[in-house]
Amino acid sequence: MSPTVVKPSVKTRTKTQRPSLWKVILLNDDYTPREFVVEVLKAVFRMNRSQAYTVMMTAHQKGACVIAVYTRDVAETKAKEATELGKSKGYPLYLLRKRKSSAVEAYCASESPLRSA
Ligand code: TYC
Repeated sequence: MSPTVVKPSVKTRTKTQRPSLWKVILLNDDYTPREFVVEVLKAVFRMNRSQAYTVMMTAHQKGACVIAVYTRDVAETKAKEATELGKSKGYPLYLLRKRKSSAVEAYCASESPLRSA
C-alpha cells in the first residue's frame, strides 16, 4: 500500500480594495486675482465658467471650498498643477489634498457647491 500523501491545501483569496478617495480643496488668499482662480479651475478641473466662479466665490467667502474628489494620484497631480500655475505668476494660490472624511470637513463650511448641480 502506498503511503498517504497529505497535500497542504493553500487557498488564496484575492481581496480587492477600493482606492482611497481624496478631496482637492481650494484655499482663499488675499492676493490671487479672482479671475485668475476662475481660469485655473476651468483649465485644471474642466469646469465651465459658472462652476468655476461658484467654487472661487465659495472659497473667497468661506475660506475654503471642496473642488472635487479623486483617487490619490489624480488629486495630487491636479492640486500641484493648479498651485504651480499660481506660482508661475507669483500668486500664493494654494490647493490642499485631504483624504475623504478627514477633519478638514469642519474647516470647510460645506461640501462642494456643485454637488447638487
Ligand atoms: N480672495 C481673492 C481676492 O479677493 C480671490 C481668491 C478667491 C483667491 C479664491 C483665492 O482660492 C481663492 N483677490
